[in-house]
Order: sequence, then C-alpha cells, then structure tokens
Amino acid sequence: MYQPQSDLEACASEPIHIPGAIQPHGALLVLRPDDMAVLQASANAKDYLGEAIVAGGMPGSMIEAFLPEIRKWHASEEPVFQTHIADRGLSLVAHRSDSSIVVEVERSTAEPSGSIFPRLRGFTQTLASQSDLGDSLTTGTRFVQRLTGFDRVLVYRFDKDWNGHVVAEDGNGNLPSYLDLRFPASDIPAQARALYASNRIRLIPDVSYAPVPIEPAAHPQTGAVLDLSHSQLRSVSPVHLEYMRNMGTAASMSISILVNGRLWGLVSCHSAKPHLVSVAVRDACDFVVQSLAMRISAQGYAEDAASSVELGRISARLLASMTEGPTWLEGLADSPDDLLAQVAAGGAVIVAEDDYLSVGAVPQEKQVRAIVDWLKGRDDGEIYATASLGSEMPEAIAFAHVASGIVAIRISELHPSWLIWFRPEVIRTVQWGGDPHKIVQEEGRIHPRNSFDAWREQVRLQALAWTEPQLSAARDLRSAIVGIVLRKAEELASVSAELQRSNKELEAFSYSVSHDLRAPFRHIVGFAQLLRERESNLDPKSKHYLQTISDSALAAGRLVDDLLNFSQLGRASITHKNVDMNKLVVEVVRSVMLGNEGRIVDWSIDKLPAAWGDATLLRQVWFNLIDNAVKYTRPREKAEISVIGSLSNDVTVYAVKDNGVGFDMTYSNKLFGVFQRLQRAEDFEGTGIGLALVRRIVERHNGSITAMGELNKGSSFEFALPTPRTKGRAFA
Ligand code: JQ2
Repeated sequence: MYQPQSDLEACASEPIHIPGAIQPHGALLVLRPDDMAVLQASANAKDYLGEAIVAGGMPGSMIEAFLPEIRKWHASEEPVFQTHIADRGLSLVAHRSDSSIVVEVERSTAEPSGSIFPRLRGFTQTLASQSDLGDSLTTGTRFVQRLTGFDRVLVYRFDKDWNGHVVAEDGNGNLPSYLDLRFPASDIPAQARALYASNRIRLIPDVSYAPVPIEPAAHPQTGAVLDLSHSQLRSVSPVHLEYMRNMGTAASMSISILVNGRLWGLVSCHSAKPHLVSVAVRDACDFVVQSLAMRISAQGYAEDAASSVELGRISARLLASMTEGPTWLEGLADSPDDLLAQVAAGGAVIVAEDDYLSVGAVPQEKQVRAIVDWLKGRDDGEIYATASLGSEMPEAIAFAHVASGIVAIRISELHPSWLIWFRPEVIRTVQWGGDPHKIVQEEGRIHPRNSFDAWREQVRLQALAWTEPQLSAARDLRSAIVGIVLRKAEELASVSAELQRSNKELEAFSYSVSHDLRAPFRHIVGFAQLLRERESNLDPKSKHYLQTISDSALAAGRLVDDLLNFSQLGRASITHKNVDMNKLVVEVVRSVMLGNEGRIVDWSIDKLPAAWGDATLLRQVWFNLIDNAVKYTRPREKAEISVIGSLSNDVTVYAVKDNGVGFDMTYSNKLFGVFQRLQRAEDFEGTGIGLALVRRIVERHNGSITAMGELNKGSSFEFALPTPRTKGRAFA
C-alpha cells in the first residue's frame, strides 16, 4: 500500500475515532434507546447473530433476549453493559455513543475463566512483595504474556515529550526484543494518545483484516458518522497497520497505563501470527495493568518523598562545606559529588572574574566564558535553565555533547560570578540493550529502525529535562550562597570600618604625641649643649655622658619628626603640580652627600620625566630612597647608585638601584611597614619609618611602589605615578 509522505505527516490529524468501519472479529449494532430499533449495523452482523439485521428493523432474537437487561443498564449510570451468551459462544458488550446504544458481539474463545482468578491472585501477591518497580513491570509483562499467549509483551513508557521507551519486556522468542529501544512521539500520535486515555484497551487480532463497513454510514437522525471511541471493534488507522506489518507483527493488543489520570505508558502485545484473545482475558489483563498503574503511582510518591529528603541532605552538606571553607567557592569545590548530585548534573563550573573552578564533564573554559557572556546579554533574573542550549545559543551546538542542558545561577550582580551545571545530550546517556540496527531486516517505509533514527533526530541537542525539585534545589543553593557571601561581606565591612576607626585614632594619637614631644627633645639637645659650653672644666667621662644625652635626644627628635610627618600625611591634602624630578634628585643627592663626606659613590642619573604631584612630598620620597641607597652601600668600597625614569602609557616610573647589602626577598612585604627593619639597627642608623612614609606618599598620589633585592647584591626601589591624564592608578 503506497501512501505519500504527506499522509504520514497528517497522521496526527487522522480522525481515528470515526473510521465508519469495524474489524471483522465481531459485529456491531447501533440501537435507538426509545424502542431498541436498529439505526445502523455492521455489514457482517449476520455472521454473528445468525440472521440478517437491517437498519429500521429489530436487532434479532439473540439480542432481543437481552433487551430488558440492556434497558435497565441504559437507565443506570454504569458506563458498560457486559454479558456472556454461553449457548452461542458469544460475548456481548454495550456502551453509549452520542445518544445511541452501541452493542458489540464477539466470539468468546472457550477460556476457562475460573482459572484466571487464582492466577490474578498470584500476580497481586507477587506485586505486593516487590520493592523494585522495574521488577514489577517485568512481572506484569510475564503475566500478560502467559495469560494471552502473545509472542512479545512490553511496557512502553512515555517521556514528558511523549517519546516512547521500552522499559520492560517478556516474550517467547518468536519476535525480536525491543527492550530499551526508543521511539519518537509521532509513532503514537496525539489524537491516538487522547483516545487511549479514555478507552484503555485495543485489539488488532489480524493486521490484514478487511474493514467491515457500518451501514448506513451516517446516523439516520443526526447524519453523523458513528463515534467509535469506546468501541471494542473499531477499525484502526491504516498507517498503524502498515507499521505493524513492517515490524513483522500480525496481531497486537495494547492496554493503557493511566497514572493519576495521565497516560503514563502502554502495555503492548505483539504476535508474529494472527492472535485473538477473549473479552474475559482482556479484562483480566486490564486488571493487571491497572494494578501496575497503582504500583507506579505509589512508587512516584515514594520517589518524590525520598528524593526531596535526599536533596535536602545534599543541600545541608553543601551548606556546611561552604560555611566551613575559606570561601564559599572553595567549600563548594571541596564537595564535587554533592555539587553535581544537587541537580543530577554531569558537570559544574563556578566562574568569577578571576576564579574558574570545574568539576565533572564540562565544556572548555573559553566555551564556558562564552556561555557566561551570552547569559550576561539576557535578562533571566537569578536562574536560567534549558534542556537544549544548542537551540537557543547556536555556538553551543559545538559542545552539545557535554552541555545540552544547563542550569545557571547568578551569584552576584556586582562581581559577575556564576554557578553553572551541565547535562550531556540525551543520546549520550542512552544505554542500549541491543543494537537497533539489527532488529528487523525487512525494509519498510515506517519501521522501528526508522523510528529510532527519527527519535534520534528529535532529541538532538536535547538533554534530560530538569525537574522542578532540581530547579528549586538550584534556587535554594543560590540563596544560601548569596546569604554566605553577604554575611562575609558584612563581616569584612565591619572589620574595615573598625580598622579605619582605629587607624584614625592612632593617627591622632601619634600626631599629638609627636607634636608634644618635639619641643622637649629640642630642649634636651639645647640644654645639653649649653651645659657643655658653660662647664668647660668637665672631666672627659661627664663630657661623654652629655654627648650621649644630646645624641639620643637628637635621634629621638628625628623619630618624632618622622612620625609627625607620617601621621600628617593621612590628613594633608595634596596639591598636584608638574614637578621637575631632575631638579629634585640633584638637590637631594647633594644634601644626602653633605652628611656623608668621604664616601665615594658612582652616580648614574638618567634624564627623568616630569612627575605630576606634590613637590615637597616627592622630595621626601627621593630623599628616603637615595639616603637609603647611600646608607646601605656603606660597606662597599665603591658604591654604585643609579636613578632611572621612564614614561609609558600615562604612567611615569622611577627607580633607585644600588649595589648595597640588599635584602632577602622573602621579607620584601615587610619592608614598607612602620618600624620594620631588615638590617640590624646597630649596623645602620634610622628611625624605621622612612619606607613606610615613602609608600604612603606614593599611594596618596595613587601610585604604587615595589622593591626588589638580593642579599649582599643590592636592591632596587621602583615607584610609579599616574600622569595628569590618568584618572586611575599607576602600578609599578
Ligand atoms: O497496536 C496498538 O495497540 C495500537 C496502539 C499503537 C501502538 C502500540 C504500541 N507500540 C509499541 O509497542 C511500539 C514499540 C515496538 C511502537 C512503536 C508502538 C506504536 C503504536 N502505535 C499505535 C497506534 C498508532 N500509531 C495509531 C492509532 C491507531 C489506532 O488506534 O487507530 C496511529 C495513527 C499511529 C501512527 C503512526 N505510527 C507510526 O509509526 C507512524 C510513523 C505514525 C504516524 C505517521
């Protein structure tokens, strides 16, 4: 049978509930409820009822015998009337359609119905003893297979997009196994699924049947074609029959699994040869399948409860590890398994401006950063989730194998940081029970193998969907992180406020102390001097004492001066001007050398670029650096000191280098602290404030300073200052 492709595509719009015909394994009559007159009859009625039945006449003696019961049923609320006509070997089923009564008769095979019940009891007992749902489904297929004699019985489960997955199967080996195979949603189109949700059973005993028309085709009163939605004998869609033939099955039966009112799946039975099962056996199978449905529903509740408990446990562990870690970030990275389990992801990354941490299977860093850039351009709020990144962000197709599904949470607006989870493309995660290409050899236009390919196409670039509990776990984790980050930030803020306060206090204190001490020290020096001049006949020892007093007071005075300078720096405002650094350096070298007569220094002084800053303060910088260079080269027979400068990118850089005693780089960070010395105080005089002062001046100019040194080889101090055009900072 040839059908153009468009027919295949039109599958979902085929009105399968009004085919105008039935299958030939029974006969159908449509009765008018008022008088039980026949409105329509299937063309094969005589084959089952022994007499010709015509529209407008009566339904024949066999049916007429049951009319009182049918009337009674019709007056009741019962949806279906069902009876057995034992002497004729027929079963009779009646239901309502539109405003008429539809009676269907079938031959009932001699099934000893008494043997079904003990087996059903056995089945329900087994079901009750099983804890694993998969086991129960398999037990169900086995039961249906034994009871019906179909060659293969399987459980076909729908996913949320209505794709199918064979999750359990039993068979006698006459037909190939389809266990674990996948089928696209289009294999059971929407209108068929809707129908199967209201009528649970359908049977096709022989795929090559000739449909039997219902006559007349239109209802004599309404003119409508009879709605066969709840019929047992409905003639099925020719496309589906073609599919069955191509898959090598001559007979099928399927029973809907309804879980909480929704079509969860089907128990689907196939035979290589035509195969008929009686109404009684079908009913028993329906009972079994509905028991499975209840089992599935209970399992669903239990799983939801267990998974929310488990998710809660994971969240608690993550929270603990985030608060215990030095930072939330390191804490999370310390619990990679929990981090992934929180949303059942294959990989995760934490991206901040400077930090990048990853666990599990993730795209390359530059791809992750591309995702972040893409996310930044969107306005998703706190969380973004997709099961198909490739269809939203085309560049992501390149790494769909690891990142088809993502959940991204934005941790902070201020300092862009993200936590992103990844899921692989679903095709990667499918476990094969068998090779789909080996299943059936014959070619067919619609065929399980083609179906598998179609499914694969359909789920390209798709990951398993994120569930609502997983997304809410992600949201919760975000709130937890934000909470921790905020708390840390508050702690930091309060610490730094505290620091600022105590710094201010210290400044005020040292200012007042040094200010008040300045005069007394001057007095000590002055009076010691006076005393020495006055008492010219002092003995040498007393003279020496006086000298020591005046030296000590002088040193103390210098310290006080330096301290005062240092503490004033915090308050004084800086007046920026163009400063001729060449002039400053020449002056400073001259004044330093005045106090170092006899020293031989080999000076090398560059032509220096002008600076933008406070000349008095910058003079202090030069003075301290050059004075240090001269001081620490003292042990050298020939001191070499160079002063260099350059201008680049709106930053001026200056350096003083010497070949003096140097220092150990391990301690370079201490160099600029107040009262930090890297040399013994006895060897080199000084207050211990000079470099702290230098750094403070440079930093108040928005500049920076670094020191390089090597023990006994020399040192180099380099400072950078922004030029007037630079608003920002300068880094040495
Ligand atoms: O046989 C039945 O019980 C009818 C229900 C039905 C099934 C049974 C379940 N079943 C399976 O166990 C497997 C795995 C081996 C498959 C693929 C499968 C499919 C399946 N389709 C069913 C029904 C239909 N499929 C119907 C409605 C039939 C009716 O009740 O009148 C239609 C219209 C289709 C249509 C298609 N089937 C296709 O494979 C394709 C490509 C189409 C649409 C073009």
